[in-house]
Amino acid sequence: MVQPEGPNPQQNEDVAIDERCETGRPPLYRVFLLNDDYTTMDFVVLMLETIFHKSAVEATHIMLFVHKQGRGLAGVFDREIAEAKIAEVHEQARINGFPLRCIMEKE
Ligand code: TYC
Repeated sequence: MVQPEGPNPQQNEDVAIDERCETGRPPLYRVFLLNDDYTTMDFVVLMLETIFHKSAVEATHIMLFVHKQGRGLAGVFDREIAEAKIAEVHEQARINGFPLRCIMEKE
């Protein structure tokens, strides 16, 4: 008998239902940079270029958007990748004495 695709709680009792979207694929997470008054614009652009692989032009656009609007999208990733990128930004910010923060939200 052919089984329907997609989440089936009765067959997957050990799988966390809230970790699955309608497609059955693992969820993606949006990573946002948050504005603050102390991190330099150059440092934010550097983080976007080196950790999020943005071009200089795109990184500058995102940085200015965050500066004006309060937060902006740096990228969309699997949970483990999003967590690693946020940890890297926070570590670089700490080393350089900046309060720059990132957050992630499930799509
Ligand atoms: N607001 C900062 C300044 O005026 C620049 C900045 C932009 C800081 C984006 C954080 O995520 C940020 N120096």
